[in-house]
Amino acid sequence: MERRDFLKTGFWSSIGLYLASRQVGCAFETEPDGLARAQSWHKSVCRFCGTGCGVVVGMRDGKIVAVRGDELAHNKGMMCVKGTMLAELPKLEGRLLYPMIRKDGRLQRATWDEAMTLVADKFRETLDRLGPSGIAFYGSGQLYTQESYTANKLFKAGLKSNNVDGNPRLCMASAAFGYVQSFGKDEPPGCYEDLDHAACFFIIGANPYEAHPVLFERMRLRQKADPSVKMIVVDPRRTRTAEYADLHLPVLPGTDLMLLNSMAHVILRDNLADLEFLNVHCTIQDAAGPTTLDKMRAFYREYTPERAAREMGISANLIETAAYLFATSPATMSLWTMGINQRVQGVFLNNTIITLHLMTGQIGRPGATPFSLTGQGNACGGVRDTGSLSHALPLGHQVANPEHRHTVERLWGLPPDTLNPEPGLHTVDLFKAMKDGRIGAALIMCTNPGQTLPNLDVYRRRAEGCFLVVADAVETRTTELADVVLPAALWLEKEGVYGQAERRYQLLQKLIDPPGEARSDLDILVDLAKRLGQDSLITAHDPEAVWDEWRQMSVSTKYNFSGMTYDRLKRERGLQWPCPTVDHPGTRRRYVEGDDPLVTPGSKIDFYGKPDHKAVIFLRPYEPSPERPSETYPFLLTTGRVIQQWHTGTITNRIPALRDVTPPASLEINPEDAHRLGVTSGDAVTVASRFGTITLTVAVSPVPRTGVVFASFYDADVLINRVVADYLDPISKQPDYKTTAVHIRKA
Ligand SMILES: Nc1nc2c(c(=O)[nH]1)N[C@H]1C(S)=C(S)[C@@H](COP(=O)(O)OP(=O)(O)OC[C@H]3O[C@@H](n4cnc5c(=O)[nH]c(N)nc54)[C@H](O)[C@@H]3O)O[C@H]1N2
Ligand SMILES: Nc1nc2c(c(=O)[nH]1)N[C@H]1C(S)=C(S)[C@@H](COP(=O)(O)OP(=O)(O)OC[C@H]3O[C@@H](n4cnc5c(=O)[nH]c(N)nc54)[C@H](O)[C@@H]3O)O[C@H]1N2
Ligand code: SF4
Ligand SMILES: [Mo]
Repeated sequence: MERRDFLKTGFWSSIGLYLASRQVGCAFETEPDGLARAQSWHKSVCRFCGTGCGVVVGMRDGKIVAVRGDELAHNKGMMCVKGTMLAELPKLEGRLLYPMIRKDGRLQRATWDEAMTLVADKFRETLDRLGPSGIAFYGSGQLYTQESYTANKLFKAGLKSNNVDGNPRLCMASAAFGYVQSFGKDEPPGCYEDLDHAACFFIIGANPYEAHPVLFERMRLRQKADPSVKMIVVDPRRTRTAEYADLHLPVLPGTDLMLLNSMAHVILRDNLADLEFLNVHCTIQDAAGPTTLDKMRAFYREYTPERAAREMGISANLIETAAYLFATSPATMSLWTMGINQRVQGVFLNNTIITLHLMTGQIGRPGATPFSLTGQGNACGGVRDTGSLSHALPLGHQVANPEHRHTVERLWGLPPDTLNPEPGLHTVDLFKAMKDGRIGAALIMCTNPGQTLPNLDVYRRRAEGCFLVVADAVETRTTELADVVLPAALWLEKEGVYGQAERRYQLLQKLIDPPGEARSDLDILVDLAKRLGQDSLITAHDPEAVWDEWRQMSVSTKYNFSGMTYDRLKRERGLQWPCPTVDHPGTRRRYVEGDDPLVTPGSKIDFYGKPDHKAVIFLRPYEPSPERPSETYPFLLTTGRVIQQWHTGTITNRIPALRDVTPPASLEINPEDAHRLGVTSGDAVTVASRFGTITLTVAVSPVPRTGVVFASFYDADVLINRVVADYLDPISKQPDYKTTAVHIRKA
């Protein structure tokens, strides 16, 4: 059967979308007989989600003819439906082929020299007029590490502007702050292999069936191998993930901290905590600072299951059962994503999931770990590790910390006190500043904020004279706002490193040329650096040279990956840091003796990110979400993903086979609610919040619980984010895309 026909059968969705699993066969041809005709095979990585699946690419006569899952990579040959479409990327419809400059209101073809001269002139003029705080770079967890690293260095070290942020702010910021607060260091301590050992999966605010399908398949294989393995899913929707759960907690959006604190209540009340682990490896802190075990008991005493259940709209025994399973299982692995991070209490939620693991000693053993799933392929390696956010500097350093600045100045070979001490603007403030005219020139690369920012009606606006440059592979809701559009090379049309959730760095080598005049983002940045007189700073011009500079920088830090030479990355299926020497195998479990080379010998578990080598149990009080159902806005809108599409669909919705099988972007609404509103599938409804209004089609579905409606944000013609609230977590500054109160009327 042809792949396209196979997709249309819908069979793939009933088998867990394992179109590409080992059982079903995982090879895809882009030409008849591509598999058989391929002359050479090259290992690479999927460009989509943070799972970072290894793939093997078949080439013939300089063209990609087939892609299959890599049996030797961590995904063991599996791919999801998006991965199987990778071979379509070189044929993508509507690629941008040459630079464009806006003249008389219209984007018109220009040469690279004209475009880049204009860009450099505008950045120079803005620097003269507004100083370094008037320019900005807005990047992406989909850029290669070399690209994010170079942009960050150019802007922060060269142009002295800390206005470097990117879409990981919308995605991972709460997780990153959570890890730093609790362990002193960012990035998950565990690894994917833990999925093969866990006896209890605690999945909260994540829908891995659709968003991390290959990892979810691994959980299912674990369940099949051992039927005693339990799966708990906390999600206001009965998602496809929840269908496989032993226990589904359909909480009201925004109430999870109540749940977690109440689970801690049960664990302490019934003596399920591992107090020995806690005493040896942890300290306890509340808002006022270090505190005692007694204070901790008193804090959680307030969170009775009965009280929590009322707030969350579920029954109290679900909370009791979840707490028992979590604490008493031989190995519990928590997995979470945007239902936790995109929340006003996102950092507190991250702290508290970690707290549950610390309190019960469910950490540092195979299968026992708190593991935040990463969204984009290179949010971890490219953005978090390189410090390409406005408050951060490379390798876990912070702009606001003078010692950290001095360290980074030394590592970059800058004179002391040359880095700008003022943290830059985080994403939402950055776009606010573009609207107010405080930003005069900005470069946006590899992201589509014109569709993905919250409260879009506000942040799509720009002040007169705010000059916007956008590098993308195709036309988008952001390129339509730009003054200059630069055509970017995609995936294997360029080379670079991706770093995913288990601290694994993997190389993607260039295999084909970009179409037309498209260039890699690295080439664009190097060109800009030259034109802005920064060539003595940006001396590494190709991916390997940048990698070597970056690798050398890590030697003296707790990220040490200096053993990951380019040569090794070419040969091996990625490596996990810390990896301090060229013969080190990489680290699966961090902070664990025998695995992690940075652990103090004899300590078994060593939370070395903190000066006292102890992780912190934070006591975090629950506060209700600012958006609650009311008489005027009786429903809670939550937003998220569908398996067939990648974010704004700029790539996946241009692939006919995927477009054909994606349901139209619609408002999912529970049958009971639909009945009350007098609407049925296919009806147009107007959804209004305090922020905006949009009209879209209804899909009646048992998936969302009553009172909750859901929409995906992939469709460029249905800009759901015009309705979505822009409340931020006060610590991580990550927006809460998951809870907006709305009212719904038949249109
Ligand atoms: N197919 C596909 N996969 C992707 C992506 C994609 O665009 N398409 N994007 C990638 C990226 S960048 C990311 S960040 C990840 C995101 O991965 P996920 O976070 O798993 O995906 P989402 O659909 O955003 O949200 C997950 C779930 O959170 C639930 N939720 C909403 N509010 C709450 C709440 O208050 N509490 C709880 N407990 N749950 C809540 C939603 O109902 C939803 O099912 O996916 C990655 N993978
Ligand atoms: N309502 C709602 N909104 C959300 C979310 C949500 O859950 N709900 N989630 C948020 C999250 S977690 C995320 S991560 C963001 C994602 O938001 P975005 O990053 O804005 O979405 P993408 O569609 O991934 O945009 C990537 C762009 O880069 C282009 N591109 C691809 N490869 C390259 C390349 O190599 N170089 C260049 N220059 N361009 C390239 C693509 O064509 C595409 O236009 O959305 C956020 N917005
Ligand atoms: S699970 Fe993620 S990385 Fe793996 S094939 Fe699918 S989209 Fe690509
Ligand atoms: Mo994301």
